[in-house]
Order: sequence, then structure tokens, then C-alpha cells
Amino acid sequence: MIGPGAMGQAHIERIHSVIAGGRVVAVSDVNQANAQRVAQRIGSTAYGSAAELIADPRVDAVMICSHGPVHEPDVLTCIDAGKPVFCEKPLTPTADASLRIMSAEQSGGRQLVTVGFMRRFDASYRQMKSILDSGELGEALMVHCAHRNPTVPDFYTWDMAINDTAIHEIDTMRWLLGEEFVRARVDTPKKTSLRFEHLQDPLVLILETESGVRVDVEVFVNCQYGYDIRCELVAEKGTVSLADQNVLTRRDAVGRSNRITMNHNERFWGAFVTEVQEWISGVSRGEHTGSSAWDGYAAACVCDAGVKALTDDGVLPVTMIPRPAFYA
Ligand code: ISE
Repeated sequence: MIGPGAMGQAHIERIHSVIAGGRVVAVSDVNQANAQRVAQRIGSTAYGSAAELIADPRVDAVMICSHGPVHEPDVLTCIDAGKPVFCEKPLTPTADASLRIMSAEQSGGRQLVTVGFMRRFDASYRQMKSILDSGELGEALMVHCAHRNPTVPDFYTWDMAINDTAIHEIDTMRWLLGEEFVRARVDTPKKTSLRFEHLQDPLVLILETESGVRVDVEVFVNCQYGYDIRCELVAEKGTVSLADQNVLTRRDAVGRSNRITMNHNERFWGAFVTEVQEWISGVSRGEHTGSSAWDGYAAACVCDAGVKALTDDGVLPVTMIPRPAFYA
């Protein structure tokens, strides 16, 4: 594992407790003290560089959990070494960098890159997709999404509302609807006073697919009360909504309530477990699983338009190359 920060350590915990077939044998981090600490705790090797880690013959596959802007060189080194790589989202912060990864992967002739878009593995989103795919409700027309975080850290920059937060809905909706987005715009409602000055919070990202399905995503990252993910798919003959996040409902003298989760690890624990389990099982069978480098690229293209729409008025086109046959 490269970059075992909070996300990486949560993956390590899952791999070493509930997931079968994998073990973290080596870690590396730009923060070497962190690499040493994590390695000591889990009894693995700490490397001074990602390149040394990737070259270790005991390493069958690599997880990259560092920050988006530093993913590209490590993903390229994994491709060069012919090792499957699971890279946390975003694959790269710009579409150009993802294009370079796709071209290296295609030259190698084998899909090695999986992007960590975990919502595709969430049981409720999967049910929503199978209902839509069954055709019983007719065609999808609109999807209303909300992505709320209680707060965000001070390093969260204004563009991250799109390329770090809404990117989850961008990927999940591409997968759910099975089409690409072609247009984006952003609405900027009244700002909450409980935000860092540099943020537009909340905002609404409005996207349109090739066939005209309209997806709106409320991003509200200082909502204070919880990690709240909502999604309602509106089709021709009915709607499908994610239920409240916990199956347990409490009733007492005050009324009826569901406990609210406070972060993504809690809310999507099951999705993360399935995602990493499927990846590890796929690696041992020599098969690619999960989102591809193409999905990372396509999400980056939509993010580019969304980030631009934060500063430019009006509807902006999403531009992307045609999907290469390699990623069909
Ligand atoms: C964070 O990086 C995530 O991936 C979370 O799921 C998201 O809710 C949060 O806004 C992001 O910053």
C-alpha cells in the first residue's frame, strides 16, 4: 500500500479482519514516519519510495491511497511492472493525466487499473440499478441526489466540492444510467455561515446525459448533522430511492428515529468491503474488476466541466474522447 493515511488504514483494517485472500506486506509514504508506524503495527516492510515497494517480488498487487495529485507516476510504475493497481479516487485530478494512464495501459495490452469508486458496490445502489435495468419502470428521466458531509477539513479547496465530493455521484450515475454526461452547470444557493470563507457551500451540480436524463447533485459539506447520502431515481412508471441509511428504526416517547452516520467509512463500510474483496479475488484469478481507467478518465472530464462551471456562468459542454474498444 502506497500512502496509508486514514483511507488506506481503513482498507488495511478491512483486509486484515473481514476480507479473504490478501495481506498488506509492504507500505510506503512520503511521510516516512507514518510508513514506519503503520508497518510496525501490522508487521510489514516500510519502504522509502513507492518504486521500491512496487518492485518487491512479494507484492502481487498495489493499492494507492495517497492524494489524487500524486497518483499518476505510481500508477504508471505499476503498469510498467505489470502489477494490478487499485487507485483511490480521483484517479488523477485532470483528464489529461488519466489519458496518459489509459495510453500506458493500452500499450501493455492488459487492464490493470481499478479506481476506488465504492458506491458501485453498495447493496442499495446495486438494487436500484437492477430495478432500472429490469425495465419494469421504463426509462430513467431524472435523478435527484444529495451528498452531505457534517464538515470538511481546512485543506478542502473550493474545487473539491466537485472533484472530491460530487465525483462519487458522477461515477455512480454514469454506472447506473449506462451513459456519459454531455453538459454541466452549477447553481449557487445562499451560502451557509458555517463554512470556510473560500467555499461555495452548498451548491447544486446539474448534469445532463447523452439521452437527456437530468441529474442534480446537492453538495453540502458543512451540514453539521451527519454524513447523509440521498438518491431518488425518477423513471417513466415509478421512482426508486435509497432508504434511510440504517435498517434499524428506533421508536420511543420522542418518536421514530434512525441513527445518522457521520463519515463515509461508517456509511459505506459494506460497499468498501465488497469493493476490496472483489478486487482481491479478481487479482488472484487474473481478472480485472471494478471501475476502469476509462471510468477514472470520464469522471475527470465531467469534473473539469463542473469545476469550470463553478466560475463560469451557463451550461458547459463535457468533452471526452470516444471510448476506446480496449475499455468496451
Ligand atoms: C471524501 O474524499 C470522500 O470520498 C467522501 O466520500 C466524501 O463524502 C467527501 O466529501 C470527500 O471529501
